Amino acid sequence: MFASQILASLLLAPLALAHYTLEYPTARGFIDEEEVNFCGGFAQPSSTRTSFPLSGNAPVRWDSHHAIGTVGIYISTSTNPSNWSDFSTTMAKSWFTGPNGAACTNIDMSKLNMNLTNGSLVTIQMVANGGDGNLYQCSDLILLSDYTVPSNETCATDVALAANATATATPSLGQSASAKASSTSGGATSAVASASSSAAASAGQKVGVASMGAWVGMGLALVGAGVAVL
Ligand SMILES: *[C@@H]1O[C@H](CO)[C@@H](O)[C@H](O)[C@H]1NC(C)=O
Ligand SMILES: *[C@@H]1O[C@H](CO)[C@@H](O)[C@H](O)[C@H]1NC(C)=O
Ligand SMILES: *[C@@H]1O[C@H](CO)[C@@H](O)[C@H](O)[C@H]1NC(C)=O
Ligand SMILES: *[C@@H]1O[C@H](CO)[C@@H](O)[C@H](O)[C@H]1NC(C)=O
Ligand SMILES: *[C@@H]1O[C@H](CO)[C@@H](O)[C@H](O)[C@H]1NC(C)=O
Ligand SMILES: [Cu+2]
Repeated sequence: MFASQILASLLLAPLALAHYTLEYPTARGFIDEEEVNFCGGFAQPSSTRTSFPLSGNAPVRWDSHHAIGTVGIYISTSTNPSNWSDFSTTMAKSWFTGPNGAACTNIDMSKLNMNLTNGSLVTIQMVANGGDGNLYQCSDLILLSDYTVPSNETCATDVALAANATATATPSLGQSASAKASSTSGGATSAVASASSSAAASAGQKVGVASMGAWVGMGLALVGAGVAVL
């Protein structure tokens, strides 16, 4: 039993590996198991803000390790947002369904009707839910009227505009992820319980949940095989 629990922990650990990374603009940081928390667990703004165009389409690029997921991007004009009330109800990018793997979408800050001006300091917070709860990443920006993004950072294929990008469910903020499923303190049983409570909490994300279930199921199958060998 003890051996099978260790084995379960080892096999389930990959569930938590790199839910998604925000690649551009530069994220505050990435710690896999902290991604379930506000700003991915990074409470302080980056010491160096990333320049970002005040107007015109500019890219946000990420890499998701989930089959598909619901994605949205919030924006705060606070220089040190510390909770959701510091974020505007106007989203920088409304909820959409994003694909697995590398993806990008464009934001035109000047079209948000937030009175943003040259030199405005803002923070964007990306929320992605690929079936194991909300995962957060923040990036601290300075908006500049005369800034052009690096030439290799264009987003020609904006996944939010894809025909299959309609969000069928919008995650509620503050929902805790079941990344706990990977917690080494739990065995296979608690991982399953955690995954299914996440399923209940995030109604509508059936595909993500199904794939999560498949992973857990595969882990259990491997655990079974491992136990048989032991
Ligand atoms: C949110 O943070 C602000 C400071 O940024 C603070 O004034 C406010 O009390 C906080 N609200 C909650 C609900 O924690
Ligand atoms: C939308 O369709 C494209 C092309 O088939 C696919 O690559 C992508 O993963 C799909 N996105 C979603 C969110 O299902
Ligand atoms: C933008 O500025 C106008 C005029 O000062 C003001 O009425 C409006 O409330 C501001 N909007 C926001 C989102 O701050
Ligand atoms: C915009 O703000 C930046 C930084 O404060 C400044 O260097 C630049 O000259 C400003 N550009 C315009 C067009 O005002
Ligand atoms: C663009 O170039 C920078 C610097 O070399 C690199 O870090 C980044 O990953 C590149 N972006 C893309 C989309 O390839
Ligand atoms: Cu994940």
